Amino acid sequence: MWNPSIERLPQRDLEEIQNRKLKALIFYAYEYSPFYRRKFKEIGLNPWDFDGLRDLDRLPFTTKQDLRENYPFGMFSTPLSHIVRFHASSGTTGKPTVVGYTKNDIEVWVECLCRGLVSCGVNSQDIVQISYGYGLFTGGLGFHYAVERIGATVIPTSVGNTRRQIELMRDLHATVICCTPSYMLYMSEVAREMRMEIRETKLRMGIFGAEPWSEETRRRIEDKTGIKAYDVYGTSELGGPLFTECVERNGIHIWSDHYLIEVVDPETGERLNEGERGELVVTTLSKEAFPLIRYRTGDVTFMETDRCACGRTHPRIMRILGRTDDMIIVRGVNVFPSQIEHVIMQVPELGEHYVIILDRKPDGLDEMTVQVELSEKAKIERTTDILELERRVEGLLKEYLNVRAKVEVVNPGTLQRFEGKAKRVIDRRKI
Ligand code: DLL
Repeated sequence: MWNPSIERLPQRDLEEIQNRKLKALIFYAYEYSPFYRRKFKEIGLNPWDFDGLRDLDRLPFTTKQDLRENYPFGMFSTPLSHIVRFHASSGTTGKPTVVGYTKNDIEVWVECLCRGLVSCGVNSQDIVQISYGYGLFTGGLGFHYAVERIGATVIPTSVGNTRRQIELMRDLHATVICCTPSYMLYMSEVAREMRMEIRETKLRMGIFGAEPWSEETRRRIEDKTGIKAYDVYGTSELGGPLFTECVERNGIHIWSDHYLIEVVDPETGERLNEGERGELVVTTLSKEAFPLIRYRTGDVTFMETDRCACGRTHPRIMRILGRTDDMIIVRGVNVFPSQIEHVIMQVPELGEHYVIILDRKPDGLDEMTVQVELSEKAKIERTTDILELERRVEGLLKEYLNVRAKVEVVNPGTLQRFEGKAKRVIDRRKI
């Protein structure tokens, strides 16, 4: 373990730390954040009366909208002179959200990711290729600092120039790769075009995240490349890539001495029980520049707190299904793209690349079309066989998810590839 005394700390002691830090955070936010002071005043919350974890429900939520409205510096709690770095989220609509870090914030970020990397088996002997984007996106630099801290070697390739990435992976003997799962799939295709197989390189594991992916995709990546695939989660508002699975691969450990998590009903905001699926809400317990109180991540998951077989006591969140705002509602059925992915990837004749297109028909009804590539290996040429395959996949989607979707199987290599976060849904209903 990277920090065994903390990673194995009994849950009661962790709660005590959380309680103490939460009380301190409320004073800190009241004193230094004009935004939170205003919010607390609005609801009549006096830091002196705040009783830590027991009073958690009294605290207001913070939303992405709050961050946008307070762009660029309205959420900061330290003078700009204390900020050592900015990052910005990729924000699909409107203004980006800008986040800042003090020296200590970067330290906490590095500490969290080091714990995660070591928990899934990265060590100082590893050569780690970082194929997350460097720059305003937190992926590249986030991993960079943590990998160096562990004492492993970094190959800072960032995204793009895929052929060169693969040559470097081979020539510099990379043992670990960090990138989005969709980029890993693309890399394995490009490697084949180069008459190379990833499994012939020294690569042994990959740490994939920044976008939703399914268990089936994990299996596909592992089958195609011969490496072990681990999940990593984080958001720029909370820090960047922060939390990973451990070798047990039974959820992502959230380092609860620095982050307090809850799962709430996205509609009512009510706290849900362990094991119940809802929106992940996070309170930062150590951040200085940009503390967040009950931040609604928009990510849908559920939580487990029982002790993990790895010996770590910190709670785990299970694979993120998607974002509340990415949830597709077609004819009254709610479905996440990752659930569609899970179903189509169980069909051996299909490849890994897919896109979901939403249309509104003239009669006002919504229609969902799933375009998915045929697998390179599938030996189907007859149109009737393709049609039969399409009907079969439509049947599976109906059976597992209760969604009615039109399935169109297209030739391998025809759908768009992604180097960073994949865009899986094209919503033409609003056009
Ligand atoms: O994506 C930070 C990151 C970098 C995480 C590298 C992992 C690896 P943002 O650009 O702010 O930050 O996007 C955060 O991406 O709210 C989720 O919706 C999604 N996301 C991140 N990791 C996962 C994951 C980075 N493992 C948003 N599974 C989050 C599913 C993920 N979704």
